Amino acid sequence: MKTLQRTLTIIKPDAVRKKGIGDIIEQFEKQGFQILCLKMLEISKHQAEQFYAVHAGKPFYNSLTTFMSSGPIVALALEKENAIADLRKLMGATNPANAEEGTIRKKWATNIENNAIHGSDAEDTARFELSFFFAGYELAQ
Ligand code: IDP
Ligand code: MG
Repeated sequence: MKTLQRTLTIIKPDAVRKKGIGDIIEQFEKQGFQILCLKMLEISKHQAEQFYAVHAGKPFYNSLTTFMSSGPIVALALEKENAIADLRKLMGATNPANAEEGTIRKKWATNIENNAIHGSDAEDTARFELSFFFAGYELAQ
């Protein structure tokens, strides 16, 4: 039996500014991800700090959370088999200088911080991140 998995992705403010939304969402669909729910919104610095709490104390925490609250983002709940690992592969390396051809970061990222896209990295973080942006009723399907 196929086991479907869910993951949370964010099109970051840099990619929204570059008009990458359409292309990036097309890649999700072409790669077999089902879009369960999506929303475009802006988050405050405080909300970005809560979302990235796991990185509190890192040298880039302050600028990362300023960046993530610098303009509109698009949050999507995606579903497919092996969604978490497959999305990470489609995203490419955190630093676009190391991202492979064909990845979203290779095409859209500017640098290691302004790197176009977020994706959950494990089942527990996916659960937290999905519930950060979406209510239970929005994902009930
Ligand atoms: P990931 O997004 O590939 O999972 P993480 O290590 O979880 O990478 O870092 C979260 C985000 O923090 C990155 O996507 C990037 O925007 C930013 N970031 C990570 N490392 C650095 C760095 O060394 N300098 C500046 N920003 C960074
Ligand atoms: Mg991460």
